Amino acid sequence: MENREVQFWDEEKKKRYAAAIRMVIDEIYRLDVEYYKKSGHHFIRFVEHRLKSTESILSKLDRKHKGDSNQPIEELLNDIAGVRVICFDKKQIYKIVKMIKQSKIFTVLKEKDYVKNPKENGYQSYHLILIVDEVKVELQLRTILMDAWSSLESIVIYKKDTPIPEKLQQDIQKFSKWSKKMDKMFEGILEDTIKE
Ligand code: 0O2
Repeated sequence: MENREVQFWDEEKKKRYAAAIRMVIDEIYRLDVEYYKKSGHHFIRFVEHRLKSTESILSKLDRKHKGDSNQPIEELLNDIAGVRVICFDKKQIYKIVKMIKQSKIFTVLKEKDYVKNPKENGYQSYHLILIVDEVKVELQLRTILMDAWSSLESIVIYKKDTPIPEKLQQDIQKFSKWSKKMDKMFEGILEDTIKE
């Protein structure tokens, strides 16, 4: 697997993925300006991006694609390039999704709505796999509170291969419940104070 990976990440490929990430981010900021002109406020709280590390590529291939060694890595993995937009409330997520689907810059290859359909552990986020210049970029959209939960969970539980103490699992579940309630409150407060 190691050799396959070394062959995969040549400089040319890294540049193509990095350029695709740049294009997605530029378009997101352009859409944010469009949104601001209509509503008088921004949806972007902050934007993160990353190219998946070699270690993370190898471990995902190992976790999910053990028997697929003949298929190219870029076909197997949709999230080698990733962009994450943290917005203010849930409603904005759906507005951003709508704008993205109308954008001429990308094609949407696949989508997963973990906002309406959270994972069993409480994970929420809207995932879109975009094709930009023939390269796949995973775009994750989530609110500040979804991001707070997910950041904590990814430090203490996600991808850990050691047993997770019962108390910690319960606390993370509790955090998930509260943050869903707080997300509703957040949305209500914004709705009462800003024009749409
Ligand atoms: P990391 O740390 O981002 O590298 P697909 O092949 O597209 O059908 P995929 O990628 O296997 O599906 O799974 P999915 O459900 O679309 O999730 C992809 C990413 O979402 C993960 O990437 C995480 O970033 C995030 N994610 C999904 N589930 C959880 C979760 O339970 N907790 C947290 N904290 N994040 C989650 P990676 O590569 O697993 O991780």
